[in-house]
Amino acid sequence: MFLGFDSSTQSLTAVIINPQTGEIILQESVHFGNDLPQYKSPSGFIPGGKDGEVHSDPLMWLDALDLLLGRIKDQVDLSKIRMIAGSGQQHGSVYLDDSFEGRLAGLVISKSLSEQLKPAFTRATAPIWMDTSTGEQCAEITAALGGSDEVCARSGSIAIERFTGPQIRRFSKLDPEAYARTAHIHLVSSFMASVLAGKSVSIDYGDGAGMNLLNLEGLGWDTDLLEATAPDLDSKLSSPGAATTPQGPIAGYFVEKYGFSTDCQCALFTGDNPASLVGMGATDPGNIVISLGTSDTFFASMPGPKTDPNGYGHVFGNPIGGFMSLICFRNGSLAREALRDVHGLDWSAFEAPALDATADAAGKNLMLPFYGPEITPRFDFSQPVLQGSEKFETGDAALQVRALLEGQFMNMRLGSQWMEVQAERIRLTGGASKNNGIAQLVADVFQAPVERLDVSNSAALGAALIAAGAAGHDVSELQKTFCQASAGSQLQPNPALDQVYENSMPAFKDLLAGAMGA
Ligand code: XUL
Repeated sequence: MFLGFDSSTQSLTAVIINPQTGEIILQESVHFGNDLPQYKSPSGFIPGGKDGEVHSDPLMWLDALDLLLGRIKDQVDLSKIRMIAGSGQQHGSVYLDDSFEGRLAGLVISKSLSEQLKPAFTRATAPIWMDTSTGEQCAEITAALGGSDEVCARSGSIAIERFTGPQIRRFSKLDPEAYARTAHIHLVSSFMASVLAGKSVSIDYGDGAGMNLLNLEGLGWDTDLLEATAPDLDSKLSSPGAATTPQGPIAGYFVEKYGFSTDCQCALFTGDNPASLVGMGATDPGNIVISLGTSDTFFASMPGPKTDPNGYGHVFGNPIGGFMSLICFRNGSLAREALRDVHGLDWSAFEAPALDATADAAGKNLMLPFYGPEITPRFDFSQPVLQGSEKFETGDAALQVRALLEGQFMNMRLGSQWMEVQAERIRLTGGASKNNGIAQLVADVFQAPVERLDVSNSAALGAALIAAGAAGHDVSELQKTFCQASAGSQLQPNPALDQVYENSMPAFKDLLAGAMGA
């Protein structure tokens, strides 16, 4: 059996699979807000951060690991686990002194992980991906490298506030003394993997690419980016490695306390998005994942490290080899909800029967679907921009719902063109993905079949598949069993709409350029 963890913003999840029987043996989570209320982090981070800071308490993640393993040891015989891998919320960072490895090697089961590791932290809290406090550091790193294009060409992304390099730079400036005492800087992923392996382990290419520090060509730390970020940084980072590389046996603490076998090995942890790519069965080129959540995300595997010339998209390592893109659209459900509320609608207005009623208007009315600042394209929008019939522009709710959704997916099509990936199959996930009306529009705008999967913990499942891969299983084969489309979830594009959307794309692009003052 293989165990995958997902250490996400709000919870820690474990998924155990048996490749022989094709079964998911267990899915269990600890919710930080509900299960560990003493950390006063109802949504997984410490509320009230100043100047864009969003931090979490890493001791909470350690307590969650003890709590979760305590719960599952009575449900599953953990001595049957051969390999463990995992994923973590991306970009978050943890700062530790030179006692970290000694403490890991000397863990005793009479005390908790958090009690024993607490003295090793040189920074009590960990900045996470929601943190936007590093605008100044991004500008400094960009200037040192000679521009955004250079940072993007090397690291796969322009300097981004939540990425780890700018976060490290800020810490080194805010508290140089604590920075100097820091011997290890880990991502959430590599920190959790280190605890399980009982030693400081590698940072994987998937999550490592979210730091503005990894050079995607050679998959090593980029000397110029390290230098532009903070002093002596090379010595504080573990070497980068592939997620499927076994790091050694699980620490004795977990054997004695929770019944793992001494033969159980640990592979690396990757980022939650790279792990989801695996768990959604989308690691082969031609597969695209669109996740419809608070923000919408679009990710797909790529054979080579191609970068977005506009600097909006990111390139991460694909845990199964090669690369992947991640494009984030801030106005996802936020915009769908805003339009719903403006017209006093409920979600039925976004369902297939309501959208069918406006089928004749497909591609005819254009809406830039942004109710606030957007990331792709990066611009401070404040309200949607409408162009179309008078009825539409003067407020017809049904026409506006159709145009908003079409606008969201045309913007995704436009924002992902740089990848030059022909969508052969789109796997839809996230809250709004169950809606057949929305799913059909995705199929029509992209002219590709759309399907939905049963898995809800795609990152933890992906991590379990990575663990199996690290033990020699063929991950593509396993995906055929574990990542099947749910029955009746497939939708085909309407070929009659191919030309319709093909024709509206240039007009949409012009409207966008006009609104952004280009
Ligand atoms: C990706 C990102 C988020 C986190 C969420 O760049 O910041 O998706 O990984 O956990």
